[in-house]
Amino acid sequence: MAMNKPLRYVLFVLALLLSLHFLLSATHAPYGNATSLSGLFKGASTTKYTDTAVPPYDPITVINEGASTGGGAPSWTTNSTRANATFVMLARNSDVNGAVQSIRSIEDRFNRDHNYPYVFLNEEPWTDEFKKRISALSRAPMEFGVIPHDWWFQPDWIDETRAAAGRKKMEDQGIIYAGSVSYRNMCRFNSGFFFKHELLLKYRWYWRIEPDVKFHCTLPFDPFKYMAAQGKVYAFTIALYEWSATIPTLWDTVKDFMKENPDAVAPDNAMGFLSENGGQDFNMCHFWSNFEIADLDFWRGEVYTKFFEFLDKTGGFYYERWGDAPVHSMAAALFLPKSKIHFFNEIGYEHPPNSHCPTDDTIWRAGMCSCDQGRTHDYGPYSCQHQWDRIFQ
Ligand SMILES: Nc1nc2c(ncn2[C@@H]2O[C@H](COP(=O)(O)OP(=O)(O)O)[C@@H](O)[C@H]2O)c(=O)[nH]1
Ligand SMILES: *[C@@H]1O[C@H](CO)[C@@H](O)[C@H](O)[C@H]1NC(C)=O
Ligand SMILES: *[C@@H]1O[C@H](CO)[C@@H](O)[C@H](O)[C@H]1NC(C)=O
Ligand SMILES: *[C@@H]1O[C@H](CO)[C@@H](O)[C@H](O)[C@H]1NC(C)=O
Ligand SMILES: [Mg+2]
Repeated sequence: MAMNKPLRYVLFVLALLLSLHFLLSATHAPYGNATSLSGLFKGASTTKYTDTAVPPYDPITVINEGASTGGGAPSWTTNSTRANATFVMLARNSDVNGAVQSIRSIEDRFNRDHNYPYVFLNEEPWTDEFKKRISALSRAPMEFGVIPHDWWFQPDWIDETRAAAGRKKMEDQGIIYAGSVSYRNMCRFNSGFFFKHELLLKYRWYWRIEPDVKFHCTLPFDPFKYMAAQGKVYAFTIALYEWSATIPTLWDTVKDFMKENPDAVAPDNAMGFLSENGGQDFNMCHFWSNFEIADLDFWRGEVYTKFFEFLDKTGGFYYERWGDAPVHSMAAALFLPKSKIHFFNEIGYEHPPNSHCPTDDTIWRAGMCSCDQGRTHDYGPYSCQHQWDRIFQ
């Protein structure tokens, strides 16, 4: 029997829709979920996966160190106002891919819920390419600054013959960045100048980020507000040993400074982190400064200003290869009470080749951390976490 034309047409369209439905169900899970009949009926009776071994996360019990902020949840877990804070990244235009990766990571794990601003610093003008690639990544305000010439380049009063001999000696010892002048410029800038940059003057707090780093855990709190509320000044995630060949005379210089400025040294400081013998020798322990959350006003203050000038005039940033990590670490450990320095266990962080991953399962689960706890740097052979822990025992 012959079908009439309209009926044949309707059946054809129906067949087409049905095959489209099966195709989409098979290839697109959410589509399948939204339309499958079993999904409609199953919902209520499906047993949800629960892991009873892991208790629900309470950020307050994990991070609160005793200070009370009055009734209710403390301000670093609630309160939608931002702290007076910014991210800061020093980079070259050629670092763009690594910078994109780092910003993507901090946005995913923290900043997409906060929109803290970013400041990017460079001794050369930023390319349009860099600004375009970076500013696409976040709704947060971003500023791209250039570093004043004298805050970056080797000063004229440095004896270049002596500096070159220092570089050569270090190269012979096989030290990383031994022959690099630009690395020394970078270390001196990070030690004594970044916090004076005009783009940073309007902020109190900063979080330093480098290209090619990763943040492994979602943060259920605001570390800037935590710092402010708890009266912290300097925070780290990784503590490790410095190459002694890069800083042969740094500790003696620091000891000279302390002799001349005994009032600068804080009571109840963290000397025990830096030294095994009450300050006679430096044990090479320092905070890894590629990650820092800290108070810019500490670096801008009278004590640190005097300290940096004292170090700088020896030329050690160029005759040797003083890193901003030991310089910042010594200042924080000596000029602050140890209670103002904080270890952010919750912040899973990776700067190759080291990473910090929270070993506490509660924190690791709550942060949805992507890092391998077994590979955390914390108590590995190159770590100074023991030296940190012992000063609180
Ligand atoms: N603008 C600029 N940034 C630099 C230069 N050298 C290093 N940096 C930045 O300084 C930071 C530390 O440098 P990096 O090469 O990561 O040193 P490492 O972490 O000690 O291996 C990173 O944020 C780099 O992007 C430079 O010559 N110019
Ligand atoms: C599909 O539905 C189940 C529960 O019915 C849900 O757990 C799952 O997340 C859904 N998948 C997608 C991709 O939406
Ligand atoms: C919210 O946080 C800001 C900045 O830290 C602070 O000044 C303000 O007092 C806080 N407000 C409340 C209600 O906690
Ligand atoms: C933020 O901090 C800086 C440095 O301490 C200060 O000069 C500025 O007034 C502060 N801004 C606000 C809004 O509190
Ligand atoms: Mg680096």
